[in-house]
Amino acid sequence: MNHSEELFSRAQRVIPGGVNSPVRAFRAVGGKPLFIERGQGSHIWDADGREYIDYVGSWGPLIFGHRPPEVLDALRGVLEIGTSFGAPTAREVELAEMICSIVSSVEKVRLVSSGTEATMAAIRVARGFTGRERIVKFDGCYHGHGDSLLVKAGSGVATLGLPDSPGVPAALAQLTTVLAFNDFDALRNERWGDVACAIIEPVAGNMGTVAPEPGYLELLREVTKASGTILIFDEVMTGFRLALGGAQQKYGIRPDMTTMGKVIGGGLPVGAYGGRADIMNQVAPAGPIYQAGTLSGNPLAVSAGLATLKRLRNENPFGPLEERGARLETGIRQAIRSSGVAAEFNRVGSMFTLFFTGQPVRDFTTAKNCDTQRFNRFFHSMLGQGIYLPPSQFEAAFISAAHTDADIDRTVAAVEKAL
Ligand code: HOZ
Repeated sequence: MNHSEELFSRAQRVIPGGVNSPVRAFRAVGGKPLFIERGQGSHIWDADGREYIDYVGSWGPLIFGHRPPEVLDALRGVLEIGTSFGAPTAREVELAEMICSIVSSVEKVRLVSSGTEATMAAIRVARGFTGRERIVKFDGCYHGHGDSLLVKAGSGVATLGLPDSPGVPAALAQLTTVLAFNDFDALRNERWGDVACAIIEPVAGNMGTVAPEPGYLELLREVTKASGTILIFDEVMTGFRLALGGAQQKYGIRPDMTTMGKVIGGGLPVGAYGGRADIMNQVAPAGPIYQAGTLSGNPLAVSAGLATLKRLRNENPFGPLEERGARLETGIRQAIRSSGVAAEFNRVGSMFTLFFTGQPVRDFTTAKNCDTQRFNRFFHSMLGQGIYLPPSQFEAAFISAAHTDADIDRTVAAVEKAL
């Protein structure tokens, strides 16, 4: 047994399935998960000392790769003063000001500790604000594991092929209506009058990467506005990644509320939800809608997030990220053509997925048509060649600003062999 295998067998005795988040377990792709020992820039090393180019990036937060110096410096600074006070601190104000100045639709913001917390709170606020109970989500989109949102969800639920999770009360699930992603008619035909909010990943990442078709987000904005339904963009994955101001900046749509996570924590646990001031003013203690958190806004997480956002604002790495993404895309498309394998490459900026299917992937139905056995063989071939991809056909991979052209070219060469 190697070290990863030893650790996994110990883990299985004390942790359900041996992991603290399901997709990590490699159940869908087969084999045993790698235990990771350390990371630097775009590379990680497993417990057996093997090195990989990392396209998981902690599932999105690490836009500057592992151990960026400004985050390490910020964290060292906090260690000198204390890691949590459960009282307001100046840094939280600075982070909130920075988020509001970058994301123009966010006039007020509340910090929490994870994306799941952010989406749970956002739909409570939308329900409280509108006085309506029904919500709309989109097939294959994943918004964390809150009860109301764990219906036809992507990510680990899709990876494991689970029907909707036991433990979610049927009465609650009935309040969630699911529409197909990119289905224009479904938006036109929905009865929006009693819908509190529509929550969507503006670029889906949790069924693999799927872009909104031209006009789709615009139509969603139009129908929700006309009916007084709160439009929530879940930008946990896309925020501060597809553009400084996230997908809403890229596509020019102004949602009423936004949920954030991943990049705003710089690799530490941070989430946030925010939006129109009239809506956010309903959150306690300004208003009656309750939400709280012991470690919300804690100095370690906030400092890592601040350091990351400052660097993003100063360096504006989105041009280079797009260039690297395009380099990868050109190489992989060429490899697909030469191999004759039925595969589709979806990419939006630094998010990408190689789907094993002969037809365009535009929603969860077309994503689920993929040959997952073929994906699994591909995944293991890539892993064997030192390329660490998400262990699921239904997860986006991430390019960071630390990936070099040499990393990308090595990846393309590995894809050529793997196909
Ligand atoms: N839900 C996360 C990605 N979509 C995966 C979280 C994890 O396993 O760390």
